Amino acid sequence: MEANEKPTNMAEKDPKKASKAEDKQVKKNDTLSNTKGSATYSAKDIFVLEGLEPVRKRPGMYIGSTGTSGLHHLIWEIVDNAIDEAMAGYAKNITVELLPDDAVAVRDDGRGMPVDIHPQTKKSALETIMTTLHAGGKFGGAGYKVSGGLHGVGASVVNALSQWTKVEVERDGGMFVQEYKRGIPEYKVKKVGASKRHGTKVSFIPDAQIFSELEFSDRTILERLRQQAYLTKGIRINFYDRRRAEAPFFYGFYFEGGVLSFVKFLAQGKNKLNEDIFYVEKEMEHMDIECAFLYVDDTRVTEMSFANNIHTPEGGMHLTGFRSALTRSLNNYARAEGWLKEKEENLTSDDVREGLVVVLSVKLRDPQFEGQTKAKLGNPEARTATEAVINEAFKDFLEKHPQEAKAVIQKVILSAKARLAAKAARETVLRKGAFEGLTLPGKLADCTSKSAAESELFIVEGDSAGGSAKQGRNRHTQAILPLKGKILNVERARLDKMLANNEVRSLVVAIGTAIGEEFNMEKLRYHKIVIMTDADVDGAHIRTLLLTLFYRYFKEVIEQGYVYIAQPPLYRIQLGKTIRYAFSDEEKEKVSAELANAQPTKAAKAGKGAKAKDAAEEEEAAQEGDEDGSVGAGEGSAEGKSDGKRQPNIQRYKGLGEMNPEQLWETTMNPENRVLKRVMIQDAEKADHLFTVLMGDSVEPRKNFIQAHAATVQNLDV
Ligand code: 28G
Repeated sequence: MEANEKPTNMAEKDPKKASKAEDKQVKKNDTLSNTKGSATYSAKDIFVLEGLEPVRKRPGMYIGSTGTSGLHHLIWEIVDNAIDEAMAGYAKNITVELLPDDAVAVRDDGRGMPVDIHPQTKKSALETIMTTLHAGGKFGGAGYKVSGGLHGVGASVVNALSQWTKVEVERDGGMFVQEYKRGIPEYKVKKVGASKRHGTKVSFIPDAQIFSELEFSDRTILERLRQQAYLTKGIRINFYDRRRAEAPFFYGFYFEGGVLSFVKFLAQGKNKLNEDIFYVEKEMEHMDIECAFLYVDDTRVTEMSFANNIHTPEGGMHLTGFRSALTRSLNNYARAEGWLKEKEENLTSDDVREGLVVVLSVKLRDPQFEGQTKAKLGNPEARTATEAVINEAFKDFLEKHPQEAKAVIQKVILSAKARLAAKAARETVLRKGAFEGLTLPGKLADCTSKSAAESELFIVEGDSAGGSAKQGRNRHTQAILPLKGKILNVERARLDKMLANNEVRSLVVAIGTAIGEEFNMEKLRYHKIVIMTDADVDGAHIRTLLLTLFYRYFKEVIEQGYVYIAQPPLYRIQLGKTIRYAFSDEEKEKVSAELANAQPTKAAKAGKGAKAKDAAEEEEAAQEGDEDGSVGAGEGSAEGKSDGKRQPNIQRYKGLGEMNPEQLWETTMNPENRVLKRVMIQDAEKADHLFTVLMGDSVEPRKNFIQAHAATVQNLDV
């Protein structure tokens, strides 16, 4: 039944030093749970075993998988319980620790799991919770707000899937403990001392017989804890990674404002349109609805929705309710205040979501998670309740904050106008004949060949590189079209609007196929279209943009394999008269070492032929110059020496413009030497995605993205 059996390994890893014999015993009991013959285990244990056996048999049913996602699920289960205790109003602090030997410990300062003996089972409540499926009545109980939906099966599942578990409870003046091996208690709950404190600590080591992977990820855990901290305002969540004693790592989260803080976090580094952020927390039909949102100067939408603290990336009923309320409230307000004229059409849901940053969290009794990944809330009552709460609260907000309301209305009306304008632009640009009869652009240095099969078009970033490329090219087969890098900075428009841009039109005309209805592959003027950009951020940006353009309007050209990316060298390495180029840092090291080692030694020089002598003299002449030999010294400075050997001079190319025509030809354009990377449709697809998601429709978001991420790093310790 266990997939990855490594009993020996496990015994070694177990800090409790479980012997192999013990391991086997547990396993035997596990598989033969109805065999009441074991001397080591009492009837009670077998009962318990039956309780958890299904979990070990089909772990996937309880935690999704036995891979790394399932492994992390164990932590979520336990943390969810601690958060439940916080939501019930008792725990204020939760600590998660990763320890050596794959152990995890979670602590809370809540009431502590009950330890009293249950009259029917005659067992401690603690033991029942830990060893019975769905134990505790804590989940789904009347009026109880739960943190996990399909979770909530809780601690006993973790216990069943852990080679070792220990629960420590402080309450009623005492400290109580119980340990387990693969879900089986090692001893009855015992009081080990006095304590004035209260709380629960659960430690466990995931079972290597169950999980294919035992390594936890800090990042994954932190992301989850951050979210949970936002969703449960006022609790403190600490995280310690103590797996390597020499390099411990700590992180703490505390957010007074709940989802309001979350929204502020998501909007970091962006220009807020409204300083007063909308916030509502309300109970409606036994559901808790909490929501905060604001608008930023951006066209993209950031929506984070949760149901019972579980992220619902695919949205669902609660988000649908929110969207309708938002659209409706803004339309009502816009009409009432005269922002929308009678004959003008309503704002669409997309209009009112441009630049929106929203966090929506609902808590409800019996959440239904739907879809392939259970990432979508299915309860229809969540839609009506959310819609009602947002409608009322947002109407109120708009009335009380006329300043904010104005900024928001202007923004969404602009979005609507942009949508209509883009539609019109798309229609004009793509209309029949739009690109017919246009002459080849003046900026294009065309090739003389009339055969597309042998013709190549180099799209070059920047006029100076364009100049070098024009001079260095093979005029018969190679055409050069310089593109201003600035097309991106000036063009905050959507891609379809971009087609109206002159630079882009030149490109479309040069390619020859036209676009839209007119597209005709037969008219393609070059069978190699080579994108040649600098090896920096702007270069990458332009490349992404061009690939997106090709993906959307010249898909077939990519599919036929006609689009390429040039690979200009990153370094020029020179020693004496020898010049080599390197395309990566690794290659740079290799080539410089090769050059340094290949130079003739003093002894060897005497016996060399005329040619070698020339080289030696040249080297000697070079040595008379600058002797510092620092790597990266500019062109023209001489090579340095160490150990009697001179080090090559290395120049890093910051852009294509730094290469002269010959160098550009030799390294990047000459079919004999160059390396071209053919663009696959998947590359273009990725670029398209990046363009849409990351860059949005303007340069701003990219900047914001970088700022937001820089801010993340600084603001982690709140
Ligand atoms: C540290 C890691 C995970 C927990 C509690 C506290 C109580 C509890 C947990 O009770 C059984 C069922 C409904 C009452 C409840 C304590 C009431 C009074 C609790 C945790 C008994 C479960 N006193 N803290 N379970 N309920 N923390 N942290 O698991 O009727 S689980």
